[in-house]
Amino acid sequence: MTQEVITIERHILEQERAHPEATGVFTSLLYDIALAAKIVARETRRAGLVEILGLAGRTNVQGEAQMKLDVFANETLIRINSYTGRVAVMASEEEEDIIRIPEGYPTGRYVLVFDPLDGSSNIDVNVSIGTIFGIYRRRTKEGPGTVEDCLQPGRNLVAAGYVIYGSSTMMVYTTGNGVHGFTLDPEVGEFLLSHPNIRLPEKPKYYSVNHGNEPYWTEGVRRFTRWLQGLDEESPRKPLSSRYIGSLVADFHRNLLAGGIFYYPADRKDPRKPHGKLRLLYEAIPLAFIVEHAGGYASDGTQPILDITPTSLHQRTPLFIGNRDLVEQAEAFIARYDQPST
Ligand code: AHM
Ligand code: MG
Repeated sequence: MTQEVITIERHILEQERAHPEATGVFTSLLYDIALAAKIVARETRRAGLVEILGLAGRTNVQGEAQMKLDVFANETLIRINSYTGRVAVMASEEEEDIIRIPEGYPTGRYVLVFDPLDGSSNIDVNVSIGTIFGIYRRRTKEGPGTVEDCLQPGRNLVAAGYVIYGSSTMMVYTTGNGVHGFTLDPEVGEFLLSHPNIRLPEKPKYYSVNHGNEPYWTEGVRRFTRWLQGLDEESPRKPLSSRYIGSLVADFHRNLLAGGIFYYPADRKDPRKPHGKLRLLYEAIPLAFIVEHAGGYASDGTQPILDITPTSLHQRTPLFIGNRDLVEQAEAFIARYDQPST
């Protein structure tokens, strides 16, 4: 039996046809992101060869060292989306301010938020890295897009996705109608549907957290972790295995396919970072949208990530994401041990 080959372009088009009001702009925007992903994938593959590894000599707005590939990925996404007339404004983890459409070019009705290359500290040790993105409709009616267009809760997303640059390059996205994964055929240069309708397996396999931070965890997070390890008397009978890469897209992708929970809780390690490490707008919200459409759940420990309205572009949040029952269990431990009873 021969199997049908479905390219990402055809897939997005078919999804859009389900909406009679659609104009094709959205399809093109997603396809532009896939194009950017292909360019970044090419550069990632060549990273070790052409000496583009190492620091670019400046730090990003979070005060972290920025590697050259981050700059490249950031600029690629901006260049591809600035001149198409599909986007009103963008926001990137690597840019302090919103990214406006250059003067003289039309603004569109979509808002693109992205982390161009997450996990960049892993580049020079050949560990998987990724791009994360979310797409909103603009809120303002006309003119240049604004910060308010970017600061929307995840419930308003029209699409979200990520690209993982691993042993192969994959793009996973959802428009709210199933989560679908595509693998890049490097010879053909196309993303081909390889993982239709991804659902979190009911039986989770892994928990993923940076155990090095344990001394700084709250009591609730510590007890929740013991529960996952089978050390709490109310633990599920079989303890989960631990897996942690330290590259959010890779950790998330593995747990999405195998089942489990990833968490980066608030900790007391750095008083400047009381809300954990991950960014609400570029990391937590898009992945929360994906996980919910795959049957899972994401929380900041007390509330659904998708219900939070960001108040600033680079806001951080604790993140618990994966199988719904595990994330709800984390919330229960936090409510019991970390929140002063009133
Ligand atoms: P980055 O945006 O600077 O690349 O940092 C985010 C990364 C995530 O990919 C990952 O989940 C996390 O940092 C790992 O942090 P840690 O090394 O503290 O465990
Ligand atoms: Mg990041």
